[in-house]
Amino acid sequence: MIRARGVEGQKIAVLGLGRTGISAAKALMAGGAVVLAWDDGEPARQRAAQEGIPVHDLTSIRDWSGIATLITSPGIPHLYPAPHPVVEAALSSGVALDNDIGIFFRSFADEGWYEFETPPKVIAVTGSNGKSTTSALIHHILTEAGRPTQLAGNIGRGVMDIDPPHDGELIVLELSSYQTELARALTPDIAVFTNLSPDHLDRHGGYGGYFAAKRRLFIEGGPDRAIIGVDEREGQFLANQLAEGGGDDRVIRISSGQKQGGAGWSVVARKGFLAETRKGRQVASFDLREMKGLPGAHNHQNAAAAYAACRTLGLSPKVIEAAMISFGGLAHRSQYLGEIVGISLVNDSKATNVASAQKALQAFKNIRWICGGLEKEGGLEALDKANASVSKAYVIGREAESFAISLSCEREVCVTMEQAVSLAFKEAEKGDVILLAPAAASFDQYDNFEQRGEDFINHFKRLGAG
Ligand code: UMA
Ligand code: ADP
Repeated sequence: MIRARGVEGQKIAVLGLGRTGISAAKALMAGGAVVLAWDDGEPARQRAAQEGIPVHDLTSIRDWSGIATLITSPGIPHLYPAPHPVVEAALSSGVALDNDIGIFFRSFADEGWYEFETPPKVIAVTGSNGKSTTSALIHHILTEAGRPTQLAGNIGRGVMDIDPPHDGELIVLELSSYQTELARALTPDIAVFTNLSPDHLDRHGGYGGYFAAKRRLFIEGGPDRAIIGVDEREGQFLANQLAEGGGDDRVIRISSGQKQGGAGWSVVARKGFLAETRKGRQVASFDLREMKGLPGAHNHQNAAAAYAACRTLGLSPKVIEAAMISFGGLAHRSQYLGEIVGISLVNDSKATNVASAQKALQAFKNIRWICGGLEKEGGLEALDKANASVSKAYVIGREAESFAISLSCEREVCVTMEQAVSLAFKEAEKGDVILLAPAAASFDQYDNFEQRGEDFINHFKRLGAG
């Protein structure tokens, strides 16, 4: 655990006691803060109390004058679509909001580092899709290269839960838009922006607010190196605004399609090959198609981002390539489960938005597509582009009927995973791929995307046994 700094004797309210809240409360207490913690759910309050965190009903506070800061969790709305009532009360009383990420960046550096030969560094990864894969890949490459490293953030481990860093340690953080929007300090050494497409728009007051939240990672403090996906115009804008002219090596442009001209530093993953160009000259290139843990052009974009981050840390192209070959991929992201009578099964339960599902559809052929769930703002039209590879859609979710109407390919309303898997399997032919890529959140039927993916895997196992 990292101890929070600069909070001694301060009264700090913590709202939300999931992974973030518990880890933030403990770090604050270790730093000498007086913590008042609250969660709207009774089980979470009980868990916190068992861990020694003082639970206090924040909804009943009338006088906020003694409270220095309100720390909230990512799942708690602070502005849009409407602030949580506790946040509302804090805002109107002049109390600043912050989160565990803000505390982390203020607390990370330590006097003990004076003895270190190499100060620790933070590599922070944001973007709409590919954050987890890119962060995990960077962490894997660094581990394979023998560099001390830890992985935390939106990938499931609270940032304050990392161990105090060792000499030369590299901390890889996955940061969501919820996290970057609120953090009052954001000072990574290296910052990565993978791509941008609509997601979580209700929480950011629209697309502009969503981009602004991610962009903060590059504005506050300014990282030494910025690795930016330039396949969308927002990424192009960000890269151009940050660079002092075309040859500025602090900005590395990455792309999964477009060759980058000029004298700058770029990494392009195109037609299955990764190429690094610097000062107008190609300096390295290798084949990505044999990397089993990174299937499809979208994963090649992640490979380009991870490659660029590792190059800025002084790793050679050869070392990075070797480590990428041994990367196993992450569960629930284009996860190949195996084959039954010539029919392949792929679990991409993490395809919770339209752009990620579209990429998954483009990565395979002859697809029996299991989709549906809690639809996000922005519509499903973009999925039409990937229809050519879909034989039929099998639609799940409580609103399966209305989801199915929005699709232009052949489709059938199944509602449950069980029905979808058995029908898809019955109708599939040898060489087909049964792909779970919902293009929607899971919360209408499951606790989270992991549970949805596990349900798919369990039905697949039953097919194998039958
Ligand atoms: N809560 C309230 N009142 C509310 C809403 C929530 O009290 O109005 C309480 C809940 O009862 C619960 C707690 O807040 O006890 C949950 O907080 P949370 O939803 O913020 O979840 P954490 O457990 O703190 O996990 C968060 C991230 N969750 C979200 O962003 C929704 C995790 O990312 C992250 O791994 C973790 O912090 C550690 O950093 C998950 C995620 O789904 C994987 N992220 C989204 C995504 O990837 O799309 C952004
Ligand atoms: P995030 O952490 O940003 O949600 P993940 O690596 O967990 O990203 O992947 C989420 C979903 O997006 C999965 O369905 C995955 O297959 C897909 N995906 C992964 N990388 C990309 C990318 N670069 N562009 C678009 N979709 C991607």
